[in-house]
This record gives sequence, C-alpha cells and structure tokens, in this order.
Amino acid sequence: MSQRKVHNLKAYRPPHFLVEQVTLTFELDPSATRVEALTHFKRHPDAPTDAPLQLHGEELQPELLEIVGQQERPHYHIENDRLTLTPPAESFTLRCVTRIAPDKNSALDGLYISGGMFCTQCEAEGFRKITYYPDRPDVMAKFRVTLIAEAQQYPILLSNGDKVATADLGDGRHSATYEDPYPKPSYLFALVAGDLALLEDHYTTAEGRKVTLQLYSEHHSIDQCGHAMQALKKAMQWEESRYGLSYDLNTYMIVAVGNFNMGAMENKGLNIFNTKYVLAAPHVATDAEYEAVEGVIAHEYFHNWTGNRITCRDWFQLSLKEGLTVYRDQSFSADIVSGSVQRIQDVRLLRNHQFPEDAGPTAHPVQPESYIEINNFYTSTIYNKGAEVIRMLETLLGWPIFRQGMDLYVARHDGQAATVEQFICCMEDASGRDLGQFRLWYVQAGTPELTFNSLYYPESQRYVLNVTQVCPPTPGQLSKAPMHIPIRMALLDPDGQPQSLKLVDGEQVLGAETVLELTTGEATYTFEGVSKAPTPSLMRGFSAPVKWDAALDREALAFLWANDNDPFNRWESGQILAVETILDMVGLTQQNGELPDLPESFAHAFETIIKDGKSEPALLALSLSLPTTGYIMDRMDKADPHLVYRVRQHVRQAVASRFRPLFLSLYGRHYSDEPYHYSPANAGARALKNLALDYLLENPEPTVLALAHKQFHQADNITDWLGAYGPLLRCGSPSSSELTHILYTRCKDSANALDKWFSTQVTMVAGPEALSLAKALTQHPDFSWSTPNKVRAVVGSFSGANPTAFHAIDGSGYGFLQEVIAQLDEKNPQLAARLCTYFTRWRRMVPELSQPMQNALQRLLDTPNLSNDTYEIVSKSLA
Ligand code: 0A1
Ligand code: ZN
Repeated sequence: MSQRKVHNLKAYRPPHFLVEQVTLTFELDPSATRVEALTHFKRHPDAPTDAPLQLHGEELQPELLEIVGQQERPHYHIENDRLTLTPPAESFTLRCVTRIAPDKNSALDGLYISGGMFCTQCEAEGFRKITYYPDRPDVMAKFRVTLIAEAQQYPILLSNGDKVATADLGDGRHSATYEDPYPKPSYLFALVAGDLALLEDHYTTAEGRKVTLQLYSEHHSIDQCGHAMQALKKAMQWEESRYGLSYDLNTYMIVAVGNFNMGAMENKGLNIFNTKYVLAAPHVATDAEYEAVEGVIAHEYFHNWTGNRITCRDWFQLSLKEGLTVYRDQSFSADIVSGSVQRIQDVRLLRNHQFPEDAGPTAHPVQPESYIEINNFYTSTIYNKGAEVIRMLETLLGWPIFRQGMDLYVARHDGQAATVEQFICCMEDASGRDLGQFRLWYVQAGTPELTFNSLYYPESQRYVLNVTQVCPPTPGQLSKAPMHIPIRMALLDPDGQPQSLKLVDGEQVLGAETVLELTTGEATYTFEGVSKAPTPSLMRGFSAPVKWDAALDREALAFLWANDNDPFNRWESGQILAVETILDMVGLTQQNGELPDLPESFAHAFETIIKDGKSEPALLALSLSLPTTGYIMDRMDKADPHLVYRVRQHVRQAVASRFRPLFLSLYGRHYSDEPYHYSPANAGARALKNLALDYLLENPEPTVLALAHKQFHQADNITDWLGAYGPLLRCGSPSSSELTHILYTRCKDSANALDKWFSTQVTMVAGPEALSLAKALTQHPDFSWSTPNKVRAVVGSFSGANPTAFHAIDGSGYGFLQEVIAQLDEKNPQLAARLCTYFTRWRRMVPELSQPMQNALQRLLDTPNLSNDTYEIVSKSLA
C-alpha cells in the first residue's frame, strides 16, 4: 500500500484560494473537445500571503494558460496531477484551455459519450479530467457555461441553472449559455448535448412559483418517462410538507443515459440518471424497479438541499449528504408505498450488504479516516448505515425535535460546505441533549452485538431485562467503546397485546412501547406491574443497526412471527426461526451425511403464516421468503455455500410440497387478468402470487408447469414474465430454451429489459452450466463491456446471485471474475473495483474455497498497472 497516496481526514486544510466565478466554454467534439475556463480566484482570508495556487488536473495538458490582463506567462509546474502556480495577486482571473477526448473516456468519469450524447459525471473527482481547477467540495463558485456543438447532431444543449442565451453560429453549429446562480462545488457541474426527446411538465411550489420539469431521454424511450415524472412531483410535494423546503430554480432537468457507473447523480438542476432508474413501462421495468425509480428520483431531488445547497467540506464527510439523503428517501418511500414493507426492505439491504462489509477487510466508519480512492467509499456503510444513524437520531430525539434540528441545520449552513460535526451540533442545539457518545457511530466501524437475557417473576409481577453490547474489532480499530443504542421495545401478553410499561423507580408509566437508551457495556432494566408472563418484542422497527440475540426459544419466535403487532418484528422473528432451523439442519447434515426432515415446529409456524388472511400481500410475501444463502452464511464461522444452498433448497422443497394446496390457493387468489397497472397494492399482489409460483415450481408437476406457462404466455408485463420464467429455468423445464427465445424477442428493443434477460439466466441456471452460460452471454451481440449495466447483469449476477456456480469447488467461478476484473480495470476502474467486493469474504469461507479465492485476489494484486480503485480493495482484502 506504501506507494499509493493515502488521503487522511487529519490532513484537511482549507484551500488557499477560493473561486468566485468560473466561465466555461465547451466546443464539443467527440475526439477533441476544446474547454476554455476563465476562473476568478481570490485568496482565502486565512491563507498565508505566499501560498501558491494549486489546481487539480488529470490526463490533461494546458494548451494555453494565462492570467487575464497580464502579458507575461505565469510560472507554473505540473506534477502528480497537480498544477502549481505562483499567484500574481490577491485576486485574479486565469484563462486555461485544455483539449479532451470524450470518445476515449471509457471510465465514464469526467466528460464522456453515452449512446451518441455528451454527458458528464463529476462526483467525486471527475471535473479535474475536464480542466485545471481546485476540484474539492469546499470551493464553491458560480458557474456560467457555454456549450457549442453541431446543431444537427446535438440539438439539445444543457447545463446547470437557467438558460440565458442561445445562438446560431452560422457554420452548422449552435450554442447555449447557462447560468447557475447558486455557488456550487465542481462535482455538481454537469453538461449534456445530444439528440434527445423531451417530456415536460410543471410544478407549482408552496410559495406559488412555477417550476418547469423536463425529462430527457433517447427518442425511443421517452414514452417510458411518465412514471419518473409523477415520482418527481410527489417528491417535490413531500419535501415541502415534511421539511418545508421548496425547489429553488426555474427548471429541473433529468437526463437518462445508458452508460453510467452508478444509479444517478444530483448535479444542480440537471440530474443525470442511469436509465434503469428513470424508464418504466410494463414490458421494461419490474414492480421492484417501478419502486426503485420513485426512490432514486426522490433521492436525487432531496440532494438539492442535503448535498447541493449544503454540501460537504471534504469527502470524509460524504455521509453528511448521503446518509441523510438516504434516510429522507426511505421516509418518502415509506409514506408513498408502505411503511412496514419499506422498513423490511431497507433492513434486508443493510444486512445483505453493509453487515458483511462491516465484518470484512474493507470495514470503515461512517466517517472514514483515510482512503486511497474516494470512489471506493460510495459504500453501503456511508449510505445505508449512515441513514440508520440519522434514523436513530430521530428515534432518540423524536420527530418534532429532529425536524427543529434539521431547520437549524438549513438555517445555519445554507450555502456552505459543512461537516458531520456541524450537523450533530445542530441536533444538540435543537434538543439540548449531549450527543457526545452518539458521535461514536460516525467514528467506530463494526456492527455492535447485543445479547438480551430476561426473567419474569410472577409473584412480584416484575420483569427483568439484561442487555450487554460488544463491538467486534475491525481493521485498525481493535477495541471499541460502548455505543449509544436506542432499544425500542414492548412486552407482549399471551394475546400479542403490548402491556403498559413502568420501570421500577421510574416516575412515569411509559405506555405500551418505549425506547430504552443503552449507553454502557451492560445494563439491567426492571419493569413492574407486569401482570402476565410477557414475550419481549425487542429492537422494534430495527431501532439500531446492530445484531442481537434476544435469547428466545422457538416457541416464542413462532408466537412473535404470528402475533407481534410490530410488522418488522413479525417478519424478523420468522427470519430468525428460519436461520436457526436451517443452521441446525446444516449441522445435522454435516454429522450424518444426509439431509434431515424439516422440523415440525418450523412447518407449523410457516403454516400459520401462510394461512394469515390479515397481512397485506407484500408483507406476507416477505414473511414467507427464506433468508438468503448469503445471510445464512454470514452466521457461520466458516461458510460452505454449497451446503447452505442444498439445505435451504431442501427446506423450500419440503415447505412447497407440504403446503401445495395453500400455495395454489394463494396463487389463484392473487392472479389477475387485468392489464398491468403499477400501484403498491397491485405490486404486492403480484409479489405474493409469484412467490407462491416460485415455491410451487420446486416440485414441477404438470398442473404447476401449466400454470407457469400460462402466466408466461398470457401476462403483459415483465414482472410476471420473469416470475414464471426464472423458476421454470431453475427447475430445468424442457421448455426453457424456447422460453428464453420468446423472452428475448419481447425484450430485445429495450436495453433495460434485456439486462433482466441476461441476469435471470445466469442467476437461475445452477451448477457448472452457469459459468459457460455466463461466458457465452458475454459474447452475445447485445452484450457490451462498455455498458456497466450489462456487466453487472451478467458478471455481477453470476458472482453475487448464483452461489453454487460462483463458488464452484474447482475455483473456475473465481477465475472468471478475476479475469474480468483484470481486463475491465484498464477501461473502467470504478466498475472493476466494485466487482472485487465479491471476493472480500474469502476469510470466512471453508478452507477449500477460501484458498482459491485468496489466490484469485493475489493474481489480481500481481496484475501490472492496477488502478488505485482496484488496488485499494484488493490489497485491503489480502492484508
Ligand atoms: N451522489 C450520487 C451517487 C454517485 C456517486 C458517485 C458517482 O461517481 C463516482 C456517481 C454517482 C448519489 O448519491 O445519488
Ligand atoms: Zn446520494
């Protein structure tokens, strides 16, 4: 790691020069775009008078560099992607001309071309690939941007802010000039030029200002933008009513691009989106994607306040905008879809991605201390754990005070580049509380583990709850201090009703549910007046991002699965029961060499749930889903994916045959011939119906096969096509290749639909065949290594969603991924580095797998000219 530059939070220093105004002129040409930057610098009031000006610039050469109004050329030198210049005065304007080749930019960072249009991605450090500039978020400037391009090929020219001028240049080219009145860091700069179709609408803000909403996409997909437009309007309205914050420019633009490394980007007034999170039509997007479009549209919109108006001082503060914005988009989705379903999905995401990250070699705090490549830190820890930390603040302070803290944050820091510390100070000032210990959530990595123990004393009607917390060591942090953990809890009576709570020596009766605040390594709470032996319902709503052992027996878990009035805990209890049952069966299989029968206790509990007529269908679908192979593996010291997969499948088959009539009836009840219409209720019904079909196809006898074929042939939407096609493929139905062909013809005109055609195949075909299929699909004419969505669809799905194929005992799956990463690293380091995360769990695998996984990582480390991105993940994984 020694040769690579490490960036440290402790080394933060304010910039020597600030930028008041930057005027950019782009003469757009795919292979030779000319960029002229006129940047007006002013010395920072606290900077030493002899401090030089330092600008970032990567893969650039200045064609011209001069101080405006000065004859002689300035003294400068360029070293290690930095241009250092002796400033001529306290304030001056620098003219800099660079020439760049967007058509060669395969990293999709900076200015590049996607589907024939010019577009940009400047977060985190892409702007320095466009021109020399202080490319750091604490330098906020007003931008004026002129775009010049061939009028015929690029009729649409867009940049941040308001369009203030247009011109026909008379030589076949035209221009447009934009001004953004809000000072912003360079990472929020964006431009787009292309032949795009437009969907336009309007929104009137709470103050009565009319905002024009524009959604741009390629012509053939503009009719798929309506859902995103509705989502945008809902998000604008929601933020006004929940936070009193309105949009601040005249126009809000969103452009959908096919080649994009991430989900979307919140550039001021001009969001650029991966098409996956904009386009929605019944034959193109699944129900889950309809929901994701709403969530991501809202996320980017909410960044306008939490990210753009108030940005980050430096990249160590990334979670200041990301954790907070994820928390806000999750609350939005909870309000427009379903609070309980949203919560369960958010927790599943956290457990499947963030928990393994926190338990592995790349674990880092929500506020990291150091990094080699900032692009590696757009992680589940920064985003999802960051959101949980904000949510805990809301839990601890209560919504009204939390909202006052938010108001204070906006009032104090609007227009600034702020820090996590400043955010917490606002919450302290609004609440009058000391959040000193709470700050540990930002600086300590690792997932705390709670252990509960309890005893009921019927004579005294007292209930004693003891809890301990420990946080396992993580790289660079061997011991941890106790955290401030909110424990939302209730005590349920035998009818499942919460009993009212009163702590011994406590002044007040706490009501039916309370939040205990654990601040020490161990604490004991004694409740009095508990008239009936209770079942504790702990960590309700997943009140903290921790693991816990509630020390409940199977009977209590089954009771909670059926009766807890907290929907999250109802689901959670079923998951724990399933994990414990499967792990027991794994143990027995290891001992006896054969699969044991499904325990009756689990079957009974499952039957109660499947017969539950009260729960909303979406919730029931989640409740009946077994934990993923990955999640179960995370509970083992040394994980064997093949064994876990086998046992999990065995449980699925056992449940499926035992409850066949019940699944058939669920299927029938939720089947609909109505034309597709997305709504949370319809999506829930389809989810439950497709879950039933998925179970039924574990035993593919003729009636069930007929149902699946009928659905596949008659449905008018991709959710139902895949709901039938995926399990048919898994069960090896003889019709598979014909269905694959039919599905291809239905999907071939939509890149996003095709992505699912690719990914379903590599996910559902089990065993060694999957690898040859994945390899063959990378040769398919519709596959492209330059499109991250395609790489994720094939290579990502193979590595992340097909455990038996990826973890093939001969190491062939690892070899495939390793070769792909090594090749991709030259073209697109960000994408390559993300794929490395499939290797990071190697130490926790059984030896026959951890060795070949380690070897694959070592081969990667030995690859010449490895990017910083891939180097950082690989070297940390091996350390
Ligand atoms: N800020 C965006 C995500 C994003 C981050 C990095 C990118 O390139 C390295 C691109 C997008 C968001 O949170 O939506
Ligand atoms: Zn974000």
